[in-house]
Amino acid sequence: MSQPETTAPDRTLVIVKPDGVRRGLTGEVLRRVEAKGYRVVELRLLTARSEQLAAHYAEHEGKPFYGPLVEFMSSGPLVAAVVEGHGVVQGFRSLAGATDPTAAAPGTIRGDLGRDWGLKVQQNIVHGSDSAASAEREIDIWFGAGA
Ligand code: D4T
Repeated sequence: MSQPETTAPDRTLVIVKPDGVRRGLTGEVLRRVEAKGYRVVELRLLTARSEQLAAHYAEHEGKPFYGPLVEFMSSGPLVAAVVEGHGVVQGFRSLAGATDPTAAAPGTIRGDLGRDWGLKVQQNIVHGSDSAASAEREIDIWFGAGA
């Protein structure tokens, strides 16, 4: 009898933000993703267009850090990746650590590699989708037909 088929893997959208690319941390982030056992299935180095950032960060529009966030995310190239694996949405959030790099636990990307630079927006090296629905929406923004 053949083995039962496993369920399809999950997908998430990972971004190495402009601070991570500027600091030469792209390889280190992708190394941690791969070392965990996840698979990078799409990868792009690009400079974000304002429409992409408006769509990606729509939930934060109107918040005090929104303007600085969009400016920061446009400040240089970023690396966008689609990463695949069972449980990858939550799993990458665990690898990334807390949003505030000062509070992020050692062992996480933000805890090991990030810090507070005293700016109006946290420069916290990576983004990871927060749910399967967000992942599909965000993958479309960065890899879809209009990207
Ligand atoms: P992203 O979306 O970039 O992966 O980060 P998080 O999921 O961890 O955090 P978020 O969406 O709540 O925030 C987006 C982005 O804004 C910065 N930020 C956030 C900030 O500078 N000050 C704040 O108070 C918050 C909430 C950090 C990440």
